[in-house]
Amino acid sequence: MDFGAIFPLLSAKGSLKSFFIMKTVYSPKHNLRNPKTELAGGQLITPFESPQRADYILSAIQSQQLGPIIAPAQWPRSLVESIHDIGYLSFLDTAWQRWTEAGNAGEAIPNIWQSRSMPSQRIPNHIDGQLGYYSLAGETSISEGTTEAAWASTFVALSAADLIHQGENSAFALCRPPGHHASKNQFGGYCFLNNAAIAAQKMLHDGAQKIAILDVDFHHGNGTQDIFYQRNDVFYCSIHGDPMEAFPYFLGFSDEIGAGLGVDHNLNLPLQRGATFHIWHQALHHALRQICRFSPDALVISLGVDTFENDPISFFKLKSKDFTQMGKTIASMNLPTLFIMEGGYAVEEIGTNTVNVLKGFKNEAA
Ligand code: SP5
Ligand code: ZN
Repeated sequence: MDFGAIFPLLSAKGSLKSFFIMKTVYSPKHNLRNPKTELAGGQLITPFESPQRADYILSAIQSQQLGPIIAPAQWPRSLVESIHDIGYLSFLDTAWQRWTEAGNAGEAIPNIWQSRSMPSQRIPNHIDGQLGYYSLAGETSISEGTTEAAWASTFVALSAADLIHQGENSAFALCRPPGHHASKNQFGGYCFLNNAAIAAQKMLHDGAQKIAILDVDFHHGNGTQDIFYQRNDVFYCSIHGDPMEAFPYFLGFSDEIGAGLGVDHNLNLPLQRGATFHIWHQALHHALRQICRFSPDALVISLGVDTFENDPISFFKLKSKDFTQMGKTIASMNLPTLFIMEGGYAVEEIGTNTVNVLKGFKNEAA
């Protein structure tokens, strides 16, 4: 019996699943990242980047029936070493233990950095000096379990990338902690390992020639930009709050176009305070036109939903329904698409906003 004659959708190339279902990769090990402190406003506050963020996203995926939720596999350290310095990775391995052994009572927060007036080439031995050397911002505490959670988050991204490799049209990596601020040798902005960069590198390793990374988080993904700035096999494009006014302040300007081989392979679209979806969506169209010219084999979306109007640390004005349109417009690219979770701190709405993007995408994807 040729079921394809009766149920053409079931036997069509790509099969029914890739039309209506998106798989999510998730690990409960994100809970190991549960710091008590974030340095903000001169106080140690409960961090914005909290475990309940992932809980809300997971329950929205379940209640809205996005598709199956699967556990990540383990992946070789060499994949991560293709993006991050081994010195930085061993710092992450031992930072918490060394911090506590030094007699500190609280969580590990950097408080000294190499600055313009101290151009040392050395890496300090002391944990206090190394915290400064290996960080780019001071809000993010390292707590017990942070490194294990960061690795689990990266395994989530790698397993979702592998779903695309196996022929899925799209996949969602429910990563936590996020990654796009992490550079090859620095943590900060709630990020430790750059999940999007590592996943993109895996896709190249698996045979893709060119990958585009579209970063829709409110904040510029300084880590991702820096990692690929001199390369022409990855096009990095970001829509974000103007760094003159928003974290990370020191990268993300429109005149950063790439260097060396990477010239014209970096596109920054900073927007002003109060940007509505109308403005934001125009920037998205511009970004997608440039990505189209690059003609990538696949798309990696650094998916932050901190562009939401009620986000506590951001200043764009997107509404929940706008995230559905965002997903639809991204689907119009007709590319294999890997969604990697980044930021979003309005925890009550983070699940709805995230799943709106994914449903907007999959209901539109052909
Ligand atoms: C992944 C991601 O979205 N990281 C964002 C890191 C932002 N870090 C700086 C947060 C500054 C919070 N300031 C509090 C303002 C309260 N009105
Ligand atoms: Zn963000």
